[in-house]
Amino acid sequence: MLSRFKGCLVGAVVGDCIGAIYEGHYAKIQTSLIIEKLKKLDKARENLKEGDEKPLSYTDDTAMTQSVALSLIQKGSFDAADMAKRFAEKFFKEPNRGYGGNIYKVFQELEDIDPEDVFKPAAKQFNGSGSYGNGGAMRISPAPLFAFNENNDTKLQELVTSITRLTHTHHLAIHGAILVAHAIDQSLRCDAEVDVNKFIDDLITKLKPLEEKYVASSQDEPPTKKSVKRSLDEEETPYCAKLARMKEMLQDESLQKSTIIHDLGHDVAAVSSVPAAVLSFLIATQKIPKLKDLNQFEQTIIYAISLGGDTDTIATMAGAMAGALYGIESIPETWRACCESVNKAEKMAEDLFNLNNRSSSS
Ligand code: R7I
Ligand code: MG
Ligand code: MG
Ligand code: MG
Repeated sequence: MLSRFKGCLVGAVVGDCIGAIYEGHYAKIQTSLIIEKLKKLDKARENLKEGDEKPLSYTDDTAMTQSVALSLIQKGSFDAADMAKRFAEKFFKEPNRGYGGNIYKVFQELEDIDPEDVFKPAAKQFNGSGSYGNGGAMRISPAPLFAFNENNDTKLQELVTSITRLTHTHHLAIHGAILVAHAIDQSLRCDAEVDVNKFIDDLITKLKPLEEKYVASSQDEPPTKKSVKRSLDEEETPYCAKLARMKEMLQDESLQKSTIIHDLGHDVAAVSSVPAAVLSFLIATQKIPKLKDLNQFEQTIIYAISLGGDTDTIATMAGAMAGALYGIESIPETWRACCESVNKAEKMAEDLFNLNNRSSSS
């Protein structure tokens, strides 16, 4: 299990660092081009000396993940004011890590806020609707590790909701983060042979009550029924609709990337990037013929990036799921050597692992 914890956090880092090379290429990217590019890392690694800057830098996805992990580790429980402070401090130290376009407003307000008010700035975003960006989902990997031994879906959802609401209060941002957390949690508990239909059904079972509860409580007009086929984004329960669509996609031998991009999305909205990450992870469990010379962790990352769009974030989320399944050994040495802060991620995974063992033996 320690190898899976490490695989999860290191998988997230390498997904972010490698995905960042392509962030914002809004067309699908040929996998052969990505593989060629990654081969050049071998050369870079040979020339790497101790203390050298790593060839690939991490982005906001990893910066915020580190804050989530360190706060949970050092506080031993969720401490809203501590985590918020870490987010803001890290941002002001290195604002050029590719943060989302509006999140700086939250950090600005968090800088000198009363600890009791730490959830308020996020709730003001976008005229009070809150951000639906994927910034909550992209950083959530430490949460399922922290809560692993408790093995309680409701508690995991509460933890994820609290962590997400520090910056993102829109229900789609929160549900997206919960979906990533459950996918990681299920991966940690899965055998190597994943039953993809069961994996998806389990996710739907967990997400459905949340999406339905939101629909019931929402004052919004229900989406208007159009005569043309509606986009899955307009479904009342969009995550469940996309999960159901994924089951069809995984059966489709002639599945096109353009169909995935059209039906699931690949941009900075949580609802149009989390599903692409889950699908990339699940496709690689079945092995991708074109990538058959690579291991399944590598296949996951390369497939996720090949969808284009928000590549660092889709790859970091898919990488966390894949690392949680295949373990740290599946992550190529070269990738680990070339990506910034892999050692930190490994150490945090170890600390989270030890926290679990301490609380279960007490
Ligand atoms: O969600 P967030 O942290 O951004 C994360 C993304 C990842 O791809 C990172 O790798 C990084 O590149 O950015 O940051 P936010 O600024 O909260 O949300 C991201 C973007 O989503 C915003 O800048 C908006 O363009 C869009 N967005 C919205 N647009 C209209 N109305 C989010 N919420 C809304 C909304 O309610
Ligand atoms: Mg980023
Ligand atoms: Mg960006
Ligand atoms: Mg991104």
